[in-house]
Amino acid sequence: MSLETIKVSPGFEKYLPKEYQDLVDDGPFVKQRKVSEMGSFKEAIEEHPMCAGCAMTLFIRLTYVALPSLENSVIVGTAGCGRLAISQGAVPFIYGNYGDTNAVASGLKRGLDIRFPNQEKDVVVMAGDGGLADIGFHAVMHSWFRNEKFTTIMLDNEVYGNTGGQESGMTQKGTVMKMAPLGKKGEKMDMIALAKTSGVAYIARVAPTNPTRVANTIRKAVLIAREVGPTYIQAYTSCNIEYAIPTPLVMDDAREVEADRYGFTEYFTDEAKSYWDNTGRKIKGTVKK
Ligand SMILES: Cc1ncc(C[n+]2csc(CCOP(=O)(O)OP(=O)(O)O)c2C)c(N)n1
Ligand code: SF4
Repeated sequence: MSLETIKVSPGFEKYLPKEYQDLVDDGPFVKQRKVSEMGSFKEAIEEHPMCAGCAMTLFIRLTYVALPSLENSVIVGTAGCGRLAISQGAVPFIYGNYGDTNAVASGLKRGLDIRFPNQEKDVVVMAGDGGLADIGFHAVMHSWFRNEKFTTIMLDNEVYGNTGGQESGMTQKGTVMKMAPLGKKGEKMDMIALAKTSGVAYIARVAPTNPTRVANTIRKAVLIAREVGPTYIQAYTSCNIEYAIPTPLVMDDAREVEADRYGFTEYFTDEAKSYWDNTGRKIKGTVKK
């Protein structure tokens, strides 16, 4: 969806669906909204069927508030819990087969650049740790090596949540899961190091404990991807069902995990740092090409 693509003839505005009007007049289309104001404006995602208290849902809501030009963004996702909420958002969503998100996003981003030469279109992959680090690993790595200009966000709940608790490459060593009863044998994959090795321009690891920081990180990643190259955010988004975290304690868990092993870190290539310091950080509001 894009305001440039949908041109309303004067006098016909009132015939557009109210949902669309509200997203433009009192939502995140056109205007950059602040996370501190969440709850007081129309959001791109308002209902979803995910488990109560799932941290992944909070992170997805924050992503939609943070994107620098929501009405010009396309989300690519796949099988996994996140797509249950992402597919309810007022943002175009492409459901890649499990494993091929970053191949789909590569073609999509290139195609959009040709189709809309005068309008920036942001492509963002949002998928689980199984979808990106295991079954989609090859497509993720090659999109990074090819320097494809889009953002990859891993919703890292350290398990295959949607299929009932199998270990993923991102599960911590030793963790016992419903379908890994002897405990995981191998180490958690170091996707941050692999992203550095493959030349990713901006990398961040974040937990959803500080919503403003999450939003700033996502915005930064998307703006750097436009100008410099691939960006990667690895977000701790606990699965309260498979890890048996009582719903009221989900944020306590996030703070504990953050303090223990998931502290905020970010990394820039020299080119990304130079772009961000000289140009990106000065960009205010929503952005068009
Ligand atoms: C090619 C293929 N293999 C397996 C599946 C079954 N499947 C659906 S969701 C899922 C696991 C999702 O785990 P993850 O990507 O970590 O996301 P989460 O549900 O934890 O958010 C699997 C294996 C599938 N849909 N397609
Ligand atoms: S199973 Fe886990 S990751 Fe999936 S919606 Fe429920 S709490 Fe969230």
